[in-house]
This record gives sequence, C-alpha cells and structure tokens, in this order.
Amino acid sequence: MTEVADPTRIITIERHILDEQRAHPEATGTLTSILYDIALAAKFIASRTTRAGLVDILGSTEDTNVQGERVMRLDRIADQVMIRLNDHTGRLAVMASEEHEHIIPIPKKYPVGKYVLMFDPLDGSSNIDYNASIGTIFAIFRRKSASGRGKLEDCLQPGKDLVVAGYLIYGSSTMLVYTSGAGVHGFTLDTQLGEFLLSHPNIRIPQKPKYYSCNQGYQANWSVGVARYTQYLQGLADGGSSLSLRYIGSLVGDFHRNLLAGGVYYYPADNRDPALPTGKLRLLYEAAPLAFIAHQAGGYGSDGRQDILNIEPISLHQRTALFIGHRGLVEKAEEYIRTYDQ
Ligand code: P6P
Repeated sequence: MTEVADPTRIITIERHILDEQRAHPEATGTLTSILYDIALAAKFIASRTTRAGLVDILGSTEDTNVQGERVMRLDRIADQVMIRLNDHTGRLAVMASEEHEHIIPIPKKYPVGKYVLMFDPLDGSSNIDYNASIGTIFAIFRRKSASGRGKLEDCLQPGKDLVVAGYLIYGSSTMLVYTSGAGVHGFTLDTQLGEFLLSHPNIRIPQKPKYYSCNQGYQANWSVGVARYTQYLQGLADGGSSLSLRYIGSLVGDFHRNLLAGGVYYYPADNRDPALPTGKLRLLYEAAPLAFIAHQAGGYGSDGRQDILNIEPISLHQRTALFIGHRGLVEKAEEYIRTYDQ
C-alpha cells in the first residue's frame, strides 16, 4: 500500500510565501511570483543538469565570460533560462548576471516593475563534467531609480538592502533555499509532482560546527592571519578543535553543507593571482545573497574585516574575500586577520 502524503502537510513555495505574506499585509504577491518564476527556471535547469551526461551539453563553449572563465554550455542554458523566464513579467526593472558584462535591460516591448534580479546562473560550473553539486544563486532588491528602465545604480546596492536572497542546488536532489528576512527555508523538488515542497523549514546553522571548507592548495598564498586561522580550525593552534575539511570547489555545495551541518567556508584574498587581489568571489550575486541567508540562519558573512552586508558595491562584478557560515568561526577569522595582518 503506497503511503499517501498527508495533503495538509504538502507545503509548496506558493503556500509557504502566502502564509508568510499574511504576516506582511503590505506584500503585493509580486515577490511570490518572482520566486515562482525562479523555481520554474530551476526545474528547467535541473532537468538539463541531471541529463548533462546524456545530451551533448557538457564541455565548454568557445566563449569566455566577463570573469575570463570558459562558459560551459550549461552555463549558457542556465543564464538564458533565468533571463527568458523573467524578462517579460513586468515584475523587474533590470537584471544582471555573472555571464553578462553589463546590466540586462528589460526589452522595450515588455513593462518594467519595481524589483531587481541578479544571479550567478550556474555557480561551480567547472564541476559539471564531474557530476558534483552545482547551483544558481540569486539576489532580489527593490529598484532605487524612480521609474523607467532600470539602471546600473539599481544593481549597485549593499546586501543589507536585499529583499530576498536564495540559491538552487542541483545535487542528489534539487533544492531551493531562500530567505525574505523571516528565516531561511528549504524546498526539495518532488520530481513526480514537479513541485518544490517545504522540506527544511527555519534552517539554523548548528551551534557545534563540523566542517571547514577552503582550497588549501593555495595556502602558500594566504596571509599569516588566514594561515594561522586554518591551523586553529585544524586544532593545531590556540586551542582550536579540529574540524573535518570538506571542499568540492562549488560555493553552493560547500555553503549548503555548512548551513545544514555547521561549519565555515572561506575563499580569502590571496597573492596568487594579481587579478584577484581582494578574493575570487563576486559580491553582488554570490557573497551578499549567501551572507543574507547565513545571517538569517544565525550565522555571518564577512570579507575578513567587515560584514559583507555593509559593503557598498562600486561595480557589477566586484570581487571580495569571503568567510561565511558559523558566526563564531567567522568572527574568529576576523580576529586572526586583525591580529596578524596589517
Ligand atoms: P577554486 C567556482 O568557480 C567558484 O566561484 C566557487 O563556486 C567555488 O567555491 C570556487 O570558485 C572554487 O575556486 O580556486 O578553489 O577552484
């Protein structure tokens, strides 16, 4: 006898947000619709990532993106799906994507709305060929300009002004994790229903951390403070307790593990590459949305010296160092950097 799910316990994204909206009467439902548009894009991207090995979409295109990184075919697909499912709805004033050097204006034939959507369409794409978890990261702000087509100024906003932040993780299952400032909630895609169902309500980062995530292959290029911090995490210095190292080279995968199991991810500035003086990760559509989520789950995101959410962006693809996850461990990183680095 197959077990029938209790219909009163099936909470879709829409029902969850409508329940939340009841707590915010001023909400117009537009954000619900934007999240639904993103969830639909995610279903499409998930359908392509889980079949990547079967369809000739592995491997790189001939293009490179603004970061000088080779664009994997799935990057292109994810980017186009996010744009096409959001450019005509009348909910957005402007978009921005890791894959596009400049802002993505809403086509003139479509109306504009009051929100701004920025995203990394497929983060960790270098893992596509090796079947490791990859993800989509998104950030939603209210527009700052009064009217008309959105502008660059609408995109250059600090993380503390985020309205919604979230990510998709395409792994053993497909999950959507988001916050609108009232806690962090995770939804798992039920492929039979074709719906994201609430599976992880009110996610909180565990008080007792288990993991640390960093690319220790670059340790020789780190500052003294970061190197000493790493020894602390390994239980080799200053009475630190040794944590397990887990790093898959996919920010969403590493962040998600630390969010659920407890831990810290860091990609510090290093002197390995003069192009990355302040770190590799992007502020607007990677570090800031994940820092909003971490903060809402009881954690913290820092560039090693300040709260990521307070950084005023000056350019669309601005990079930053990132220490994110368990609040105590991130604050410990700031302490080491304050103590040992000028
Ligand atoms: P490295 C992927 O390119 C990414 O932006 C993050 O997803 C990931 O954490 C990091 O870079 C991996 O970088 O230098 O360790 O390969």
